[in-house]
Amino acid sequence: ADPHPWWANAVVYQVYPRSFQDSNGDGYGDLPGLISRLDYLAELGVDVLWLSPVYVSPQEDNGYDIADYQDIDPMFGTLADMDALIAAAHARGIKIVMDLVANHTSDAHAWFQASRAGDAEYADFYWWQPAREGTVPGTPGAEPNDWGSLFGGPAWTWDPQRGAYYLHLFSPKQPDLNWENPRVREAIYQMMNWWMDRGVDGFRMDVITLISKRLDDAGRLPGTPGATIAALPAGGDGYSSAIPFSADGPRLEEFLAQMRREVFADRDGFLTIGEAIGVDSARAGQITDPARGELDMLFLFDHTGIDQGGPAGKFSLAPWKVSDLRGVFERYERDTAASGWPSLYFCNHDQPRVVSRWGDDSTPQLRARSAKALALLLHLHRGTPFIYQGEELGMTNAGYTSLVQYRDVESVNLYGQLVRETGVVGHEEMMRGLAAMSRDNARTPMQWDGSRFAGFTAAGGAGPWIDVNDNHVELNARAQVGDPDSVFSFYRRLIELRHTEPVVVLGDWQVVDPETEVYAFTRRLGQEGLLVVVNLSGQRVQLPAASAALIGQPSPERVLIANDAPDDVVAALRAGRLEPWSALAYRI
Ligand code: TEU
Repeated sequence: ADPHPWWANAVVYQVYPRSFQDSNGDGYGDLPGLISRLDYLAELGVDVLWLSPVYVSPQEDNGYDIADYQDIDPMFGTLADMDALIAAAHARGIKIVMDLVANHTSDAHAWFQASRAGDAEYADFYWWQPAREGTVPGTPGAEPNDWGSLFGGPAWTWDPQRGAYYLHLFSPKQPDLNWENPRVREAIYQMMNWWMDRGVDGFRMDVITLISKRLDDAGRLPGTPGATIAALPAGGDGYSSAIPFSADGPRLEEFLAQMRREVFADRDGFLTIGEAIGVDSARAGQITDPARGELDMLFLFDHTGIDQGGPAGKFSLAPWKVSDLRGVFERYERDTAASGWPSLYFCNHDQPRVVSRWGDDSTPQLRARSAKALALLLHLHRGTPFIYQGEELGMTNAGYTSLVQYRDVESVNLYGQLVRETGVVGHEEMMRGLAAMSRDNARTPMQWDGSRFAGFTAAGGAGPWIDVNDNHVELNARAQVGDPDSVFSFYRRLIELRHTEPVVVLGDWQVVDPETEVYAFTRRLGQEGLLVVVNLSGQRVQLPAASAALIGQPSPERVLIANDAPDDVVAALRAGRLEPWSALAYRI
């Protein structure tokens, strides 16, 4: 196994196409719009572009419900546009990774249509179950088990045409594929090969760790009639979780190994990233071990849970500490040190904006300063960093104050379930939860300039599909590209360091001053050493002892990167303190 694969010093940039750049004034971003912005990505210096789904889709979940894997949705463009994007990205040395959503399809997919019609070839492509005996099909309680969907409501929907229930861990318009069926797997691999042959460089695999469901010896799902495996007890909302029986299931490794053989065996220079619900860092170290040939890296979720949890699930806000965040990353690093490789992310299309979440977005100055601190912290870990569109500008949460501004199926459905149906939380509390955690926080239009719709869509057109953040008048790309002190330029420099500094890429990772709330660590490679120290707080704090000892007599030439001028960094270090939101990497 190659100890230094090409993606060890790569930085990935995620584009959420519907919110990136509209070219035709319909209010939705599209592929020609994205192509017109590739020079911006080249200027930033990223190596890989991960494209959220652009396939044909009814857009129930913004494309994570695919009706045709082998064509582009007209709202985004055409296959010819996709070919043009691949060529234009490659011409700039940027690879393209597509989103592979293979745990489920849209209910509008031809496979599901055939399956629901009982067509023999597709009958077992999905999970079909009869209603519970003695119940009226389609009424509450008739579902085969009491699993809840991640987007609210039961995980089963009655289909009158087939006369059976089908399983959907997400929305009813996202039926789960039955990966036990070898023909399902073949169909998926074939489709993946078709895209690889077309020139894409790999896949980010949506909820790929959910594809193998835990079954009893007779192939029955937990808690369904006759099953010898019980479901978990139901929670306050009346539903029990399907995740413990779906995540990292018994055949996951077999399926991933088969996929590797069927799709990637004769290719090189590709990249596979798995979104890994229900997988911990210890398992990640195994799954991403090159010797096992499963996936190159995984997105883990432990750090995204440190500030949430309660009656409204992710919409209940919980207090968190820097040491919680550091503890999670310490486990990621430790468990992938000997084998495997971590991904590094704070932001994506499902997470709130990190500067609003763990930084301070209350003034433009604090926003820029804390955005840089968070960027430096993440990018100097060992692993492959991911930047989500707008993160490189310090874009913030949406600032929505009214429920009608939200578009996300998860936000809207869970508001209905938690406030209207079960009353688990009140309106005000849920609105606070949405303002902090809704996925729409990440989905506001990209802020290109200070004009009416932020340069995302033409002023005379249909208007953006979702409200632009008001702060685009001062927070935008035009104001930052070319300004050496901007958040954009800081990201540019961090990306450059990953390309030029072997210690950033391959250095061992070790926490420093673990008993404090200052986030500090070293990176070491041979004679090279770096100390990274970040004060993730608005208070001036003491420079902790072990960090101070590693620095010794500070000198400005040793400051590799910081969010203050090197002389100011050194003055603070000499005085034994760290300024609010101070972040630095220092050669030791
Ligand atoms: O997300 C997986 C997932 O379960 C969570 O991230 C989910 O979006 C939610 O926030 C949990 O509270 C992936 C995609 O990234 C997401 O956009 C899709 O909606 C989902 O799968 C279904 O395809």
